[in-house]
Amino acid sequence: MIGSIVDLDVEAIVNAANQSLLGGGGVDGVIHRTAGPGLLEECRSVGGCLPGEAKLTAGHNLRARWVIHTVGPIWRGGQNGEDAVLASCYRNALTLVLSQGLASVAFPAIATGVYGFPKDRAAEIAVTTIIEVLAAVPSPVDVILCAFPARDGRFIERAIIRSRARGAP
Ligand code: AR6
Repeated sequence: MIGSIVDLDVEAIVNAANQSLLGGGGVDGVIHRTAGPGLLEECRSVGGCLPGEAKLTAGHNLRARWVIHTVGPIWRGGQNGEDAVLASCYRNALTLVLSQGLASVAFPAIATGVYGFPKDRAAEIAVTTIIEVLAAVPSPVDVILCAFPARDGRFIERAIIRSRARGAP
């Protein structure tokens, strides 16, 4: 899916936040601006989030009823556990989606902006982790990968094609 995540018609959107959960630039900034001050107020009470973890808040003035805040890894060359932390972001966010019984969620390309994670590698991890989690659950969940800017969609498309070639559903 191409466009801004705040425009999508889904039950939950995922925020690529920082450890403070008190807002920032990129998609975090857009989500907070659209949600209004109530989101920041609620985030203050959450008490932060470690890289790879995920925390749930209400969506406030967003179209989405829920926001799942996660903190991606800061890219430091790829030998410092970045892949595993990024996979945890997707896994833990989806665990919240499933535990809340939500039917749809949209992810931005976590960590690929300010945090500098290479976009092709991140798309591969996103697709592989999502397929792995969903393969183990009985009820269907709509998972949207949101590409912004539009040209980033090709990283997701390629990762999906590669996963199909490997025999994933
Ligand atoms: N909708 C969807 N995706 C978007 C949007 C949008 N409206 N705007 C940007 N993106 P980034 P990070 C994409 O930098 O790398 C913040 O300051 C963007 O093109 O938002 O995880 C936080 O507070 C990129 O592909 O998040 C942290 O300090 C992706 O979202 C830090 O940035 C992620 O880019 C987190 O850095």
